[in-house]
Amino acid sequence: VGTDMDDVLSYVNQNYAKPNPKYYGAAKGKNIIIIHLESFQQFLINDKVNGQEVTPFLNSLYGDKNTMSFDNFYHEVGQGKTSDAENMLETGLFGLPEGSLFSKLGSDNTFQAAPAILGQKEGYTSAVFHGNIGSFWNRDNVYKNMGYNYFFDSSYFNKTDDSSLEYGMKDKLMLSESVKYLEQLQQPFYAKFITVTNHYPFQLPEEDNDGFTAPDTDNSAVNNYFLTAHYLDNSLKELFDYLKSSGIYDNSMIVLYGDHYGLSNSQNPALAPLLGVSDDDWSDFNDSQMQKVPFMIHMKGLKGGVNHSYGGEIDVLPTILHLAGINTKQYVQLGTDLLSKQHDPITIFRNKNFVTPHYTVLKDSDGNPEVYRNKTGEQVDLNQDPILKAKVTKWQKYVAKKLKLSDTINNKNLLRFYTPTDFTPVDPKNYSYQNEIQ
Ligand code: GP9
Ligand code: MN
Repeated sequence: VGTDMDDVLSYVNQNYAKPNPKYYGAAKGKNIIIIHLESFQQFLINDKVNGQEVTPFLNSLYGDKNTMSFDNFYHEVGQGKTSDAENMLETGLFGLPEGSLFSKLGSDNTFQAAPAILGQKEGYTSAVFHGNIGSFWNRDNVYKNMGYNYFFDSSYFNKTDDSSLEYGMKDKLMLSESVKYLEQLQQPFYAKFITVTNHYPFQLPEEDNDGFTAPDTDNSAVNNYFLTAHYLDNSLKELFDYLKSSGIYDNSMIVLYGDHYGLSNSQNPALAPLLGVSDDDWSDFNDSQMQKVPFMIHMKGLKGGVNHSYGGEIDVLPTILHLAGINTKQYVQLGTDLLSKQHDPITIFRNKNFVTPHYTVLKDSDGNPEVYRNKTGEQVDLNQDPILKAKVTKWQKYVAKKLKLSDTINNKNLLRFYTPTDFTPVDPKNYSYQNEIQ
C-alpha cells in the first residue's frame, strides 16, 4: 500500500495546476450553490424547436457577462450515472469502470470531499436537496462519509398524489419547497440541488407544460426530452427569482452542470435531423459530441464569457476550490482547475475514449483507435500520419494510467492512509439525516 500511495502522491504533485490569480479567491466566503441538471446536454443551449427557444433562461445565463460558460465540457460518467457525476464533483476522483462507486464503496470508503474541505477550511455549512428517497444511489450513507451536514430528501417535502414522477418530486415543487430550509442554513453554505424531472423517459404531465411544442420525430423519447428540458429551465428561473428576492443571490456563486446524456447513442439518429445532420451522416464522432454537457459558473462581478477550454466533471472540484480561495495542492484530486493556465485539457471518458483540444480518440469495435479532427469531424488515417499515431499511443497510456490510479485509490480505499495537513478525517457518526421537522 505504501508504494501505491507514493505513486498517487507523485502523480498528483506532477499534475498540479496552480490557480489563475485572476480567479483565485474570487468567491471567497460566498455561498456555493451547485445545481445538478439531470440528463441535460449542451446541444440544448441556444437550440430552437419550431422557432421557440428550448431553454431561454439557461441561454440568458450562458450569454451573461457574469457567467463563465464552457462549450467544450464533457460528462465523464460510467454506469453510476448521476452518482458518478456527483462523485467526481465532490471528490475529484473518477467513478468505477463498472457499477456505481456510491453503491459499491460509498458506505465504507474514506473521502476527502467538498463538504468537508469547505467546512473545515472556510466554515461552510453543507446541504443536499433532492426529491427522491435518501437511499437511492446509497446517498444517505455516502453523504455522511463526505461530511454533508444536511440531506433534505423526499421525506422533507410535502407530497400530494401528483407531486412526484418516477424519480421523485417535480423540480418546481422540490426547488420551491427547499427555500424554507435554505433560508435557515448558516452562511456561507455549500448547497447542492439535484433535479430529477428531466430524466428518461421524460414524461411531463400536460399541466406542467407552459405551452411549449415538442418536435415531432418518430422517436417519442427524443420529442419528450425537449419538454422536460424546457420544464427544467423554467424551474431554474423560479429558483433564481427566489435567490434574488431573498438576497441570497448577491452573496452566492452558482454552479450549474449537466450530469450526463439524456438521449443515448441509439436515439441520436432520430435527433440528428433536428440538429441539421442527416441521420445517414451521423458518426461515432457525432455521438461523442453529444457527451458535451453544460458547465457554468455564475456570480455577480465574475469576469465571465464563453470559455473554450476542454475539460470535464473531474476538473470541477479544483476549479471551485480555487475560486473559493482554497489551495488544492495537498489533496488527492485527479482533475485540474479549468481556469488555470496549466489546466490539463485531455478529457477522459470512463471507457478510456478521450478528447484533446484537436482530436477525439474513440475505440472501434476491435479496440483500435478511431481518431477524428474536432474542427471538421473527419476521421484521420493514422497510417498516413505516423507523428499523430505516436501521440495517440502516448495519450492512450496517459489516459489508462490516470484511470488506473483513480481505481486503485478507490478500490484499495487508499485515502484512509493519507490525511492532508489541516484536514480532519470525517466521522460519519457525527451526521444524521433523520427528518425531525415533519
Ligand atoms: C435519482 C436520480 C437519477 O435519485 O438522481 O439518477 P440516474 O438514473 O440519472 O443515475
Ligand atoms: Mn442522472
